Amino acid sequence: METAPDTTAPDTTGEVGAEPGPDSVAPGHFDLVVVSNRLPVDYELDEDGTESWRTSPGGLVTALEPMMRASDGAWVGWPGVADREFEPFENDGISIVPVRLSTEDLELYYEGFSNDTLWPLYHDVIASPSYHREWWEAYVQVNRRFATAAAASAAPGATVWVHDYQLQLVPRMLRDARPDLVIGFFNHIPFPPYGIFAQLPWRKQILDGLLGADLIGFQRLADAGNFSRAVRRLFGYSTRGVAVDVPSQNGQHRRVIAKHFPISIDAEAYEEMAKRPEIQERARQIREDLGNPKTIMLGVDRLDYTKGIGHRIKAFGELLADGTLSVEDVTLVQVASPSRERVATYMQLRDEIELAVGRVNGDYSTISHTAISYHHHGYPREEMVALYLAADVMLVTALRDGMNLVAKEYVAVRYDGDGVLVLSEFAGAADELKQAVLINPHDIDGMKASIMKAMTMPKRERTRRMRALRRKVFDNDVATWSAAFLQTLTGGAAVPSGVPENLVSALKDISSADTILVALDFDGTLAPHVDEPEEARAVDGTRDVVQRLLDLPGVRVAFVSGRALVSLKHVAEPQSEVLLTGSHGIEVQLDDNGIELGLVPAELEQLDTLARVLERISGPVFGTWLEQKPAGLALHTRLATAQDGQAVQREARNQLAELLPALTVREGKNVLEFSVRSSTKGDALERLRVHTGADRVLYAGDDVTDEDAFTVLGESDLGLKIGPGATLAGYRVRGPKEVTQVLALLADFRGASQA
Ligand code: GDG
Repeated sequence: METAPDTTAPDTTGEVGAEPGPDSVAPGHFDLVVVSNRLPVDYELDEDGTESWRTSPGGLVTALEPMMRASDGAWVGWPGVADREFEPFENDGISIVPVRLSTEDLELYYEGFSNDTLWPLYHDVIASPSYHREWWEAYVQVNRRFATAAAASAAPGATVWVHDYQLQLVPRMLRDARPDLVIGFFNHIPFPPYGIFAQLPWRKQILDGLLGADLIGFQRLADAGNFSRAVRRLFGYSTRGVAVDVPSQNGQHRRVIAKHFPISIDAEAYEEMAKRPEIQERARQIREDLGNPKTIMLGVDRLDYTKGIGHRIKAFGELLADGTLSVEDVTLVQVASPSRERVATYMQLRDEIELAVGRVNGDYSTISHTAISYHHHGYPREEMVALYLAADVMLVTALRDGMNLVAKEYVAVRYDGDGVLVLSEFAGAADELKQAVLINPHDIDGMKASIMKAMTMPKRERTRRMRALRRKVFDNDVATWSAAFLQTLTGGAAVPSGVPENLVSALKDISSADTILVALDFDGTLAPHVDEPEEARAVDGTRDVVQRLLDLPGVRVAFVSGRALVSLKHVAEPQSEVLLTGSHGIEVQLDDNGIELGLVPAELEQLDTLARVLERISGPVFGTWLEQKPAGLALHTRLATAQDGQAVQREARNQLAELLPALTVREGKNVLEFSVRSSTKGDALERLRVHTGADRVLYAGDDVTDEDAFTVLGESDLGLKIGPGATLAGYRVRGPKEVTQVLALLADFRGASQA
C-alpha cells in the first residue's frame, strides 16, 4: 500500500559547522565547471622532495577534455592528498580548482558516509550500510565546500556538471546560491529501489539535494525510475515519464529531468592500443608465461564486494573440483586492484577473497600450472589491454554495478572479433550488451554452465556476438555519452541553422508510416515570438507546406497551442482540415468543427458551482465582472476600488478553496482565473493520437510546456525542439524557418514513398 507522501519540506542541509556557504562568494569566469570528488590529476611527491601533478587518464577526462578546452572549463575536486591547500592552476589546457580535505574529512565524509553508508545502500545492501550522524554532518560540510568552490568558479549563467554519490547535496546548494546556473548531475552508481533507499535517515535531504539540478543522469532506465518513485513517495511531487515537477515558491513548478545516460569508454583509444605491435607481443608473452593453457579466463575489478569476485572463484573452483575443467587447460587470471583499504568491510573482503584463492590454488595448482593467477595490484593501461587481448573468456560477475566499464573495454579491444564476454545481468552494461552470455551470479550452477558455454562456443557464434557487441560500444562511446548529457542539459549554446543530417534520416524513416500525425506548436515554432501576441504570424511558406502535407494520404496536421482557440485561429488562420487544440489541451476542435471542451459531468457541476459562488460574491460590488473562460471563469476587479477588489478576490479564494479545492487558480493583474480542468499539451497530443489513430507522431515545439508533449512520445515518434534549452526531444532545429524546411522534407519523402 502506498503511504501518503510526507510533503513537509526537508531541512536540506542543516546548519553544520562554520563552513562558509556557497552564497557568500563572487561568481567566477568559467563557462563549464565539472565537479567530482577526485580531480583528473594526482598530486605526487618524489623521494627527493619534488612535487608534480600526474594526469590520471580516466574515461571522464578523455570525454570532457575537448569540451573543457573549447569552452573555458574548470574542474573542481580533491587532488588526492589530505591536509594540503593548493591554489588553482592550469594543467594541459584545463583549469584545476583543488578542494582541500582534511584527514578527518576523508575518514568521515569519504570512507564513512560515501563508502560505508551510501555505497552499500545504493548497491542493494550487499554489505550492511552504517549510519552515523557524525558522518552525515561531515558529508554536508564537505558538500558545501565543493559547492562553494564551484560557485566561485562558475561565470554568470555557466553550466555546472556535478558527478557522483559523494556530492549529491551540491546541486541544491549551488541552485540556492546561484539560481543563474544550469546544473547537471550524473550518478555513476545504481540508484536503489525505494524499499532500500527508504532506510537512509537523510533520504529527504539527499533527494532534495539532487533536485537542485536541472538534469539528473543515471546509468540505467531502472535507476531513473527508482529515483522518480522515491520523489513521488517522499515528496508527493508529480512525475511524468522522465519529468519531475518541483514546486517553487511562486506557486510555479521547476521542471527537473531524471533520465538514463549509459556511460561508456573511449572505444577507439582502446582499439588503437590493442593494435600496437608491442601490446600484441605482450599478450603473447602473457599466454606463454601462463604455460600456454587452452583457455585463459580473466577478471578485472577493483577489489570490491559488489563485483562478485567471490562468486566467480566459487564457480571456477567447483568446475575444477568436479573435473569439468582441468588446471592443465584453463587458467583464471584475476586482477583485483586495491581499493578503499582503510574501510573495515574492504579489509575483511580482501581476507575472504585471498583465502578462497589460496584454497583453490592449494587444491588444484600444479608446479607448472596455476589455477588462479591472482594479482592485488594496479597495472598500467597497456598491461590491461594486453590482458584483455590474451583472454578467451572475460568474466564480469558483479552482484550490482552502475555500468561496468571493464566489460566495454574488453569488447573495444577485441578488434579480432574473438573472445567471449560473460556478463552479469546486475551490471548496467547488460542493458546494452545483450549479445554477451548473460548470467545471474547468485546462481552458481547457472554461472558454471555459462562459463562452459563461453569456453566451448563455436568460432562463428563468438564472432557474430562480438561483432554486435562492438557495434554497441563504438556507437555509444564516452564522447557520445557526454555530448548527449550536455545537449539535454543546455540544448547547446547556439543551435546551427539548417536541418541536421540525423533529422533528415529520421524524417525519411517516419515518412513511411501508415498514418502520421504532424502536431505543431504555434508561437516560437511556426511563428517567431513577438511582443504583441495578437501580431504573431507564421513565417512565409508555412501555409503552403501545411497544405502539401494535408494533401498527402495518411497525413494529419494539428496545431497544439497554449493560446485560447479563438486567438489561435485569429493568428494562425488554419486551413479547415487542420485539427486544433488550445489552452493547453482544454479546448479541442476536431473534424466536426465545433469547439469541444470535453468536460465530464463532474466538471460541469463544478463549473455551475463556480459560477454561482462568483456571481454571488462579485454581483453587488461595483467595478467587478465575470468573463467566461474555457473550462472556467475569470473574476475581473480592474474597475473596482483597490480595497473592494482585494476583498472580493480574497472572499472568492476562501470560499472556493473550501467548496472546490481541486480548482486551478491563476492570478493576473486585477484578475483571478479559476479553471475546473488542468490540462497539458501532453494530454492534447494523446487526445489527437487517439482521434487520428496515427501510427507515428512528429511533434515540434519550443516552450517548456511542449516538454509535456515530448514526454508522451513513444520510441518510434519524432520530437523536435525549436531553439536552445533543456529538452526531452530527440532532435533540434534553430527556428520557425527550419520548421518549414523540416515539413517540406517530410512532404517530399512522403510523396516519394507513396509514388
Ligand atoms: C564506477 C561504477 C561505472 C581497474 N583496475 C585497473 C584499472 N581499472 C580500471 C578499469 C575500468 C575502471 O578501472 C573500473 O571501472 P568500472 O566501471 O569497472 O567500475 P568502478 O570503479 O566501480 O566505477 C561503475 C563507473 O563508475 C563509471 O561510471 O561503470 O559501475 O561502480 O576502466 O579498466 N585500470 C588500470 N589498472 C588497473 O589495475 N590502468
